[in-house]
Amino acid sequence: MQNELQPDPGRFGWRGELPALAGAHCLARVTAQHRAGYEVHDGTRTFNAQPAPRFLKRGLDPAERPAVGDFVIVESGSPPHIVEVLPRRGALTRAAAGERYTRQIIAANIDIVFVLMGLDGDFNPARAERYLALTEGSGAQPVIVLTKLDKVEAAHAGEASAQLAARLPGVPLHAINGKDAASVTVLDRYLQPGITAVLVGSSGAGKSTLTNTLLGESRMTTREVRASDDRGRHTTTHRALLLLSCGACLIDTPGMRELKLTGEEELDVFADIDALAARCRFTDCNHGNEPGCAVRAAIESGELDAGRFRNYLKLRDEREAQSDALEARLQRKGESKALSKGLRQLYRDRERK
Ligand SMILES: Nc1nc2c(ncn2[C@@H]2O[C@H](COP(=O)(O)OP(=O)(O)O)[C@@H](O)[C@H]2O)c(=O)[nH]1
Ligand SMILES: [Mg+2]
Ligand SMILES: [Zn+2]
Repeated sequence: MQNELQPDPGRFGWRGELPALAGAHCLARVTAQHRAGYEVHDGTRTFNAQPAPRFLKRGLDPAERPAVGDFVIVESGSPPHIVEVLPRRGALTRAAAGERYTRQIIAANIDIVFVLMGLDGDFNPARAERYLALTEGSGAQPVIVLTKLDKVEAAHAGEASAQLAARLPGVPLHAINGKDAASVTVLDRYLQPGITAVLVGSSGAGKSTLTNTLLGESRMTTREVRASDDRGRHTTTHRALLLLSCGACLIDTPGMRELKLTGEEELDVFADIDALAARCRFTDCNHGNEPGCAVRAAIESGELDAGRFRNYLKLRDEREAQSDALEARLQRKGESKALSKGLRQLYRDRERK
């Protein structure tokens, strides 16, 4: 079938030498995750595989389980089992919703993160900054893609692009009509053979539409956006990795309602604000009413966008809180590890007696 992943592992994004494998083992890439298990591709065919029991252990950090984009070792059998996740060269990660701190892999081993945002009611610079912060540390390059260019006035599109470019200095930005094959060719430069790109953005932003246009066929289900708020319903129920005819891999994701920071972000996206703050008269300046505040001066002169500064404060607080939660989780894990080790020693001592 056209667009199917090809036998050459290089074609589904594998880099370097093949690992040494036992007879019943093969290298595969996770292409989708369903409630009932995984779908993997071994370079020749796509098939279902179950995670080895150790991946199902309670209390395991979800980030340690196989995720879409992972290279895995699969043991043949009925059903085949994923027995090992090979070291990731990077991953796009978020903190999962819920009371306890857990991390969730959105996509592993990626090179490009396309952040999609509609030029309609979906447009939200603060959300784009959040995505950029999450992309840091993923090992991937972010690219902003504004969709639905055909639905808005050219002047509006120009203004929105300029506003976003000012808030995200240095990040490539493109405005497209995701339904039009000619329009999406501006993204070709990123989609080199062996490259893996992931599409993120709100539900309804046009991720599946862009996927289908890049594929040249309707593979992902898309759905009409609710007219009231331009938000789509969640139609993409699982992440899916597909091979494009250009040789790049593309991962479509479902819209994620909550995108909490993991606490590991450097917030490089706001490095210019940190540089400004370094010029404040007081080193502990809160950028409130202190005299000689370089940040407030920059806001007043129009050099720094006030909304961007507010979002910086918000994301910085969230990063701090999440970083504390992460620390606490690691400590708890360390303790429980020490405890189980102690128990094992106790049993061994008993057996000897
Ligand atoms: N006019 C126009 N409609 C688009 C564009 N991109 C997506 N849509 C429409 O927006 C709706 C949601 O798109 P979909 O791809 O399902 O969004 P997803 O949730 O991000 O996968 C669908 O009705 C698409 O046809 C675009 O660039 N232009
Ligand atoms: Mg979709
Ligand atoms: Zn200040």
